[in-house]
Amino acid sequence: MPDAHVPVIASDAHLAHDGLVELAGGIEIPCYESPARAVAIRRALEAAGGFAFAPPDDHGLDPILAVHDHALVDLLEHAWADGQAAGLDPHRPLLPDTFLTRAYDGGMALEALPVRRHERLGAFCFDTATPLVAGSYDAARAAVDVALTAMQRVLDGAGLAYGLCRPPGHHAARSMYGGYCLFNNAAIVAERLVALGASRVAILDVDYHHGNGTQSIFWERSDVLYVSLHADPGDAYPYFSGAAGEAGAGRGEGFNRNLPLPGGTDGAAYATALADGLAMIDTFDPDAPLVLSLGFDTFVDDPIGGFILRTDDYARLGALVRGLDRGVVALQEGGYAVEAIGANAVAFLEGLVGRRVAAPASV
Ligand code: Q9C
Ligand code: ZN
Repeated sequence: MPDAHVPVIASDAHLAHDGLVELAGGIEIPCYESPARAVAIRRALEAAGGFAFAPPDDHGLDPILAVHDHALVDLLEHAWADGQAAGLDPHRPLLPDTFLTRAYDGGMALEALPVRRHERLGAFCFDTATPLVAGSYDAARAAVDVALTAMQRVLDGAGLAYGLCRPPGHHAARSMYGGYCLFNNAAIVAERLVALGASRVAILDVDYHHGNGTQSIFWERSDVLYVSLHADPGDAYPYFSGAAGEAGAGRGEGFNRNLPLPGGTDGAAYATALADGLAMIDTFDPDAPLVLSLGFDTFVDDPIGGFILRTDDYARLGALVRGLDRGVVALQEGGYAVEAIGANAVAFLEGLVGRRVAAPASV
């Protein structure tokens, strides 16, 4: 008989986070990070069977403020309303056009930034791919609640819980959003696990892109190990972080492990690197569930990824993570091949839980 159903935590609040356009290379294009992604995953899990859906519980702001600056939270909460009060078009998303880069150091203090928060965006955002609309803040809050509720399910004894987070999180840093990410769902879960008493928490990130936000949040921390497999930043977004030599600093030195992989990486090469990453986590010996930043933009047909993994590969990768023999809080990050993302999620989660969730009676 199959095991108990895998808890899947999902919220409909993401549907209103529909940015419509992003600017990619100076060109306005439809958002890759769309509501259709999470809808497709949900439908595929429902069709596969063996997954038990539940809404998130409200965890409040405190777990978010343990990771993010209040000024970022305040910006994301109020930028839309400030822009509307200033007469902006309600049918157009907010995208910053002026960025507070490092070269501004020595310039204005935070308190001196524009009072109207839609005019502050570029002090907190690092790219032009992350539009904000009326529903973005509530969606981001719900994604955090989804992640924390999935965490709670694992703490309550589920071997695996999946948080269908949208927006994703791993590019968001303490005071910075971007890369389709507003709050760092995985980092918030890891920090919460520490607050609940864990002394060693591991985050494994298998999204195609480097999780620059997660890396920076735990850069000087030895109690949270960050292990990331991703496209070599020498020729892939986010370009400015993710090199193998980035190991952390101070007490955190050695607790940040980047495994950059070349364009064209296939399932076999990826599995080899994943085994290396899992060995690092095993050595670290976490005393809390594994936090898994789970992206499917490593898929062969992903429109913004350069790897060539196939649906069957994800079952194998899930099985590899299962080999760690630890509880797993799996949190959705990227993946933009909407037609395949559902099958890829089913494959990975089935591999992770160690059974064909929708196995026919004869098997
Ligand atoms: N030419 C996540 O997968 N645009 N974010 C890249 C490269 C932004 C990806 C453009 C990609 C963000 C969660
Ligand atoms: Zn990604």
